[in-house]
Amino acid sequence: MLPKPRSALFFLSLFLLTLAAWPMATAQAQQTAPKLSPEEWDKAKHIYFNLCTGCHGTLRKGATGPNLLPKKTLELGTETLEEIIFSGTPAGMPNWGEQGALSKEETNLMARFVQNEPVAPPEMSLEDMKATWTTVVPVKSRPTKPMHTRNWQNYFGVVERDAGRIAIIDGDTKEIITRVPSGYATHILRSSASGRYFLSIGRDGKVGMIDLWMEKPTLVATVKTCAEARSVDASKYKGFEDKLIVVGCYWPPHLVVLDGQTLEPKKIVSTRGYTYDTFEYHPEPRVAAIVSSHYSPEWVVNVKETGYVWLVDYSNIDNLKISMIEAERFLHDGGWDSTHRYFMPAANMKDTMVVIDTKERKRVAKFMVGTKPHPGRGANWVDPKFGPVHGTVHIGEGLLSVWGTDPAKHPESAWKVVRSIALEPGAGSLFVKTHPKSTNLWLDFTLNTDVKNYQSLCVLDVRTLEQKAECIKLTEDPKARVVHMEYNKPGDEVWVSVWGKEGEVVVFDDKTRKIKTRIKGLTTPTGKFNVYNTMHDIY
Ligand code: DHE
Repeated sequence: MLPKPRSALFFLSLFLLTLAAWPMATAQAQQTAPKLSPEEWDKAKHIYFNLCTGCHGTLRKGATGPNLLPKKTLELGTETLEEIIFSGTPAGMPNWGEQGALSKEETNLMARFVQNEPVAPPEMSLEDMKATWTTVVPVKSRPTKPMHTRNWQNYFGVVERDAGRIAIIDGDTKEIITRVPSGYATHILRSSASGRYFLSIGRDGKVGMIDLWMEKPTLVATVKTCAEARSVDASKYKGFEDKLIVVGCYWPPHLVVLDGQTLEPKKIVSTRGYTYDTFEYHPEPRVAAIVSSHYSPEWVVNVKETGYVWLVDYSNIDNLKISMIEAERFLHDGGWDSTHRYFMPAANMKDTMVVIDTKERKRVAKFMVGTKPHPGRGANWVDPKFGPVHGTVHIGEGLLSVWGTDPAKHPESAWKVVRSIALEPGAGSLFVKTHPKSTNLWLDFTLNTDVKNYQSLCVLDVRTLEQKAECIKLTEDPKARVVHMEYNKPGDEVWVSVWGKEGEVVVFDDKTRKIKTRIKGLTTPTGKFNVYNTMHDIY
């Protein structure tokens, strides 16, 4: 069973608060874990992987959501847990039952499951990965130049999440050129340094390599590097273009280095270790966002639970060097400033942004923003008063936080929140986007609880941020949510997904803010990635 569009990350942390609000439950504490048959156990594990693990962790130790260990869940008991799972909590736990993702029986099953001790899924060796490695088109059979006349750098890869495939769309003609199978619940795409390959990563840890130079974009290699993953990137530094790929896994908690042409697995590095602040051992530090440094042959890697940003030097992987920068716990997503020198990850459960200087290779700042920042890759623009700035929206409140990013010319505003703009639709934003050629700042409200807000896309002018956002409703489908924006290569169109079973990508003229076209027939479209902008980190 596939999950419905859901607030994932968002739905998480409050569970903990909610637990605190159930004192009666302790009185009827149930001290022995309810039994599950082998069939029930398999089914529950499957549901947990689909709906729960992203927020609560595979070992249920908690991250964006609270821990779900028997010490707590046994005290709550089956009935209380069922209520929480079925109806959700105001703090963000999704109402899985009410929204139809779980039946009453499944809700009861999950309430019983989480009272049992968590079981660690198997580890994965290089040998295991190699057994899954498939070369569909060998390097020698691939073209050495584009085999078509299309403007391939303006292609978009659109994740059709629940269909397990990527639609490759021509950004000039808006034609769906082809659809490439990409594995279960594909999460994101990144471009290789040359841009000719799209790299996909699925929640199931499956990596796909799509060659855009072939007459029709074609899957040329695949490999499974983990049971669960969210991130992938390529080596982009001069001299290392298209040489190596890195995959960030949730389970097993490790990163994997692959050959940049064939996807052959080369190296596994475990992220298990001690938290940066209290030095407690953590068995499941998951790899969140990864970017590729523009200043050295390094990947910049968010290690979520231990709170480190790793700089992984890929210039000699037989003698791998890793620098561990103390950042903040529960690092999630993040992006570059406009100069591509500073990487700014969000520690969403700590309401904190961290700034890593990839030239000096150290942390230069850490500051609080609003509740649960979720920038995606964030947005860069020039503020009329504060100069170059970057901004994030939040899951936990309706707020745009803006801070300066130019310590050389605007030291007084660098790494300080210079504007906090209240967003009227309220909480639940996942992404914010602009383009160097635009003065528009587009915002989604994907996880907002009001149907008209999650069905709408909103836009502000960066020159007059205090003015009310213009919001445009894009769908009548109560189950569809508007999510994730991306510009085309010229920077004059913005593309956004209507994430529903009968989904579509809506293309706006950036200047007029009017809809230009709707690309229909897409199944649960989520992220979309323009080749040129993804190659060059333009946002
Ligand atoms: Fe994502 C980025 C993890 C839920 C769509 N998501 C990311 C990144 C991470 C992450 C670590 C950064 C990758 C990078 O930059 O290298 N996402 C997670 C989760 O753990 C979480 C909260 C829960 C889960 O179980 O997966 C989660 N994400 C979602 C969704 O529910 C979304 C909306 C739809 C889906 O795919 O399930 C979603 N996440 C996205 C998108 C990006 C992303 C579109 C890329 C944004 C970009 O512009 O780069």
